[in-house]
Amino acid sequence: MKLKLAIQKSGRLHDDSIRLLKECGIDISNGVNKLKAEATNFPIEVYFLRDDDIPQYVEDAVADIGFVGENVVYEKRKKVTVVEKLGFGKCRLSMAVRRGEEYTDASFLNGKKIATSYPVIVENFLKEKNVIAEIHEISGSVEIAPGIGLADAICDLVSSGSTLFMNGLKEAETILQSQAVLIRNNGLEDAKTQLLNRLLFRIQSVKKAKNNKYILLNAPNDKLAEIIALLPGMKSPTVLPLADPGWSSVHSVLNENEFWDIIEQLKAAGAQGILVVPIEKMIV
Ligand code: PRT
Ligand code: ZN
Repeated sequence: MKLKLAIQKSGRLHDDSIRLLKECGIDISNGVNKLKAEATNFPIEVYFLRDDDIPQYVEDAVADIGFVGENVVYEKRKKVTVVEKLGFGKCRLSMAVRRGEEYTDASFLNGKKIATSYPVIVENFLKEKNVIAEIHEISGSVEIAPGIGLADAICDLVSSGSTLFMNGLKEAETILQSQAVLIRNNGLEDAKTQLLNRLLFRIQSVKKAKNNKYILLNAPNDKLAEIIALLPGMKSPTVLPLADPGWSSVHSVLNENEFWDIIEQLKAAGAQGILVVPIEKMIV
């Protein structure tokens, strides 16, 4: 029994999808150019597909699970379940208008033409905002539509914003925050659900490790209590005596978000020789 996973054949999500599998200890290095590849060390079979087709294949159980952008999942409206955010492929789907235009809210779009590759999401957005506008579906190069007079506004994916900028447009309103997610077929049999849970356990361990750093520091013993109080850690920090009798070595785990704040406080409290190292996997 093998779990069938669909990932993007080529494009923005391909490399990160392969990397995540690798970080989960799943090696599919051979055959990436084929339609299908098998992992040697996990019961999984990987299908390489266009991202737009992945929700349909998962709904139809041609694939059991898939890695795909949330934007595609919401646009395609297939009967699949989003199980886990994967932490890559981050972008947002936004309304954009010509730079000189004044967009205060969605009512700006009343009576206007909007070019997009996401007609379903845009239609829902307009309905929610009670706006009547014309949607022009185009499949690529949406950002040139206002410049050639095809539309007054566009709704497209944005990451750095440079594509909008280069086309004389500005981001007016974000409709959806998106990232790659793991989706599953709704009728997965028990044995496959168990395989999925094993994969999920690995993915979650990799994600947790990425958000955390391992920290080692030297502390004078008279400051130890103060320094330990600053460290959250997984349970409590490890404290080891140093050869120098007045000092100890303290080891702990810090979350990326609070990292710099805590480092500053540790230094102020007398910590020295602070080392910060990446964590590869984190099992809690
Ligand atoms: O061939 P296939 O159909 O599989 O690929 P595709 O061409 O449809 O998709 P691809 O590879 O471009 O994108 C795959 C997924 O990556 C998308 O569905 C999103 O979930 C995610 N993603 C993340 C992005 C971006 N960031 C992104 N910036 N997808 C597209 N873009 C485009 C955007 O459309 C615009 O043209 O990049 C441009 C904007 O980028 P900035 O940095 O200039 O703002
Ligand atoms: Zn696509």
